Amino acid sequence: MEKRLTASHWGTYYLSVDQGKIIAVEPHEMDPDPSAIGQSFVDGIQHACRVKRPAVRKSYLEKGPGAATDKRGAEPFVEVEWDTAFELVAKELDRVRTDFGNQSIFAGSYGWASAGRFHHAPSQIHRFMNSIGGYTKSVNTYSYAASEVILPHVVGTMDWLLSQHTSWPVLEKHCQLMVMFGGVALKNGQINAGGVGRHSAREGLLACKKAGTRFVNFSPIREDVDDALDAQHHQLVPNSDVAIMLALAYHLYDGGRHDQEFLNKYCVGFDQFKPYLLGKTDGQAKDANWAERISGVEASVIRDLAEEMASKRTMITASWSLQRADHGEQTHWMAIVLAAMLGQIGLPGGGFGLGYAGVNGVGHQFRNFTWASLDQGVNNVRDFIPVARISDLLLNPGGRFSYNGQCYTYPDTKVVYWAGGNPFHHHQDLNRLLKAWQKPDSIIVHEQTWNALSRHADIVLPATMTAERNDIVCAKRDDDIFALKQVVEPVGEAKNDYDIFCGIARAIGVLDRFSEGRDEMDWLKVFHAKNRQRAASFGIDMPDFDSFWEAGEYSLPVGKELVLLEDFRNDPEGHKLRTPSGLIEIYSKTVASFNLESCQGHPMWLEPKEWLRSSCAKKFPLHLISNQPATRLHSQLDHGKTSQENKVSGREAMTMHPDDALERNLEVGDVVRVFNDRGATLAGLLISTAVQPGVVQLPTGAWYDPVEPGVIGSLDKAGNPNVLTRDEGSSELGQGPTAHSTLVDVEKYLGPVPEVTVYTPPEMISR
Ligand SMILES: Nc1nc2c(c(=O)[nH]1)N[C@H]1C(S)=C(S)[C@@H](COP(=O)(O)OP(=O)(O)OC[C@H]3O[C@@H](n4cnc5c(=O)[nH]c(N)nc54)[C@H](O)[C@@H]3O)O[C@H]1N2
Ligand SMILES: Nc1nc2c(c(=O)[nH]1)N[C@H]1C(S)=C(S)[C@@H](COP(=O)(O)OP(=O)(O)OC[C@H]3O[C@@H](n4cnc5c(=O)[nH]c(N)nc54)[C@H](O)[C@@H]3O)O[C@H]1N2
Ligand SMILES: [Mo]
Repeated sequence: MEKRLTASHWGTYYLSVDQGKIIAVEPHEMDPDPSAIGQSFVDGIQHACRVKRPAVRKSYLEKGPGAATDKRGAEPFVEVEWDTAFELVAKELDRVRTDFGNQSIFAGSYGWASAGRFHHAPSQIHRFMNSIGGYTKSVNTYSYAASEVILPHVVGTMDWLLSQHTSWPVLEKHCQLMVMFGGVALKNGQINAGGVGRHSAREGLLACKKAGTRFVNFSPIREDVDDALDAQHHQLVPNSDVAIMLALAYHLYDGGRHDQEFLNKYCVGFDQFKPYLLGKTDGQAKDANWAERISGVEASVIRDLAEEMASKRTMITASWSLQRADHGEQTHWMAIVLAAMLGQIGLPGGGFGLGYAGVNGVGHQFRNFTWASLDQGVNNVRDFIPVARISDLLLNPGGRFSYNGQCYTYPDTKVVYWAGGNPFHHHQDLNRLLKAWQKPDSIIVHEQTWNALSRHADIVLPATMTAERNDIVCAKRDDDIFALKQVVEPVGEAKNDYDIFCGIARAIGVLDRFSEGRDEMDWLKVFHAKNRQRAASFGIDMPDFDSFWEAGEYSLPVGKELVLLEDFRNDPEGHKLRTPSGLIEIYSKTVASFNLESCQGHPMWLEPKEWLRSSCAKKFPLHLISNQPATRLHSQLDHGKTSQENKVSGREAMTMHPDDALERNLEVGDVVRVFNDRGATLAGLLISTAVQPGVVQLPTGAWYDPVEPGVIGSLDKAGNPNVLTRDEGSSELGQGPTAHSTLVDVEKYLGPVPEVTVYTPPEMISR
């Protein structure tokens, strides 16, 4: 029996292999807090639900592009030879780019794919599409689109901010009070995009606790903060954070406890914001009594907290979830304004933090060193969509949309091509997506499993998983980098995305442009050479490729402790921010000039369309929190054991407060129907006081499994919350996803309970 290294977005492990079968998983010894998600490798990699051969939807194979698109998701597939598949894809891409232009190919292909710098499917697909003239892309992320668009107007790009967040050891030494909105959920810190050497968030938080940091959290779910931190927990009406932050700001100002000097020296626009805060513009002071009416948080709690914040070194943290909501732009902007009024931005242990423990990297003390990735070439197509506008794109060709102060047009999409992401996982309002999904002539995907995405495609090309190929794994800026040698043979006839694209590129006649004549190992050597060169520029001598490959891993010397915006604080002239003023913009002239109702010149309280205080709460009285799942990454490895062992009554668990359960006569283990006007899904019930009354928690990631495949509005059997969520942009500015502004109701499911069938492949006609 052999043990071999593998690595993933949730950590680094050894796989034990016996006669080609994976039989055990052990975490890497360097990891102090390994994630249990890795155990899903035992059954997840060589699972029956893997796509084994190229497959084409029956009508599509018989009649070609555009055939019976309303049968997507319902028809059997026919297995074909790889060469047939390459020819089919090449012919269709050629037809569409010749007859309609490359903008008719949508290959935004958003998604996390797998860890591994070379076999990163989105990089591969974008490089390939660029080698045939380009594609319509998507911009921003589902994670924090609203903030990605607003924050460059306020302080700087999200990526830049996240790369210099104050590190845990600094918080341990200096932070006296951590005021958290949306918690710091360690379930989320299991993950880091690109890979994890050491999970450091738990250690970091526990060290703060030991050193005396006090934690206060505003969240609908108590478990967003680990019990060991002994945080003071405040429930709030979901989506009301901005009102609480405004009231904290009001009482800082009212008590003369704000830092006027900081506002004068480092910020612009407090004078435009102040009249709103004090109620001079709208007759409503944003005081604690006002905030109590909105958020349900007692006014005295807010007033006392404002005083305490001003008297201590205070870190204000906001989770990314806050901005995946209606008017999500306001939340992080207001958190920054509140921190600016406290005047501790740039001081160790003070200021603000966005997404601590949201992923392992935030607060991790890494060196700002970016590892090599695949060159994607140049995209000749200018068209794009804000990432969460995928259904709008397909439903409204030629339609107009507003984004970051400008107007754009949706192109007419003929081909949708996806590799490394799963819109049937990530997108909101899946019934609307299903309708949109009928529009294009062709849907082509590379997938590892027969999940909802591959089931709803025309051409499915089987892709390998990480353990089936050689790669270099490291998060963009982590200090640990791993050499991954192939552990097992690919399942069936699965190929690497790279080799799939090489096959199609050859059929189109662009192989050299795409591959530059290199194979997998050649590319890894190119990456390593770049990494070595970069390391050298930091004065670090990395081993040569052969030594690295032989050793299997390498760690950079530990980076220096970071304090967010310390340079700016020490020297605002020398370290100007990349905002128009070079300073923190409490009021943004640029944003104000866009004249948008949904995002104005300074942060403000804007009521969400769908929340517990809106009229639709009469019909759907529960706020749905479809947060990130503890037992997997999104939809990945939902079929694996760590995820499956936590299902309740055969489907995803939904958690509800005992009072809400009692009112509906529900018991633990009941199969419940969760529903609203957009759709319905079945979940297995858990009951807990960790979830506040009026809120239900149904994590994302269960594979969409309709009772009637292909039928819009069909009941989902597996517990996918995205049949319920709203598909509307956060505002005309950011157009971010707003899953966290969704209302539902819940009832006991009385019919015969349908079995979940999505983990066995669909009907297949052999070639
Ligand atoms: N309701 C609700 N919805 C949400 C969210 C929420 O909070 N609530 N959160 C959103 C957020 S923040 C995000 S980031 C998205 C995540 O959405 P996604 O990133 O799209 O979700 P994943 O399940 O990680 O999808 C990755 C897909 O790529 C496939 N894959 C993995 N490796 C490879 C590979 O090497 N090659 C190929 N070809 N395929 C591969 C996997 O099988 C899987 O289907 O979801 C969003 N959706
Ligand atoms: N295990 C695991 N970890 C993950 C992921 C995963 O799929 N699995 N996905 C990763 C990805 S892609 C991302 S983007 C990050 C996302 O990180 P987050 O955005 O932080 O993730 P969520 O789990 O959606 O939300 C965290 C908590 O916010 C709270 N919350 C929701 N709405 C509100 C609100 O209006 N106000 C307040 N105060 N609290 C609210 C909920 O109680 C929820 O549990 O997680 C990453 N980490
Ligand atoms: Mo995300």
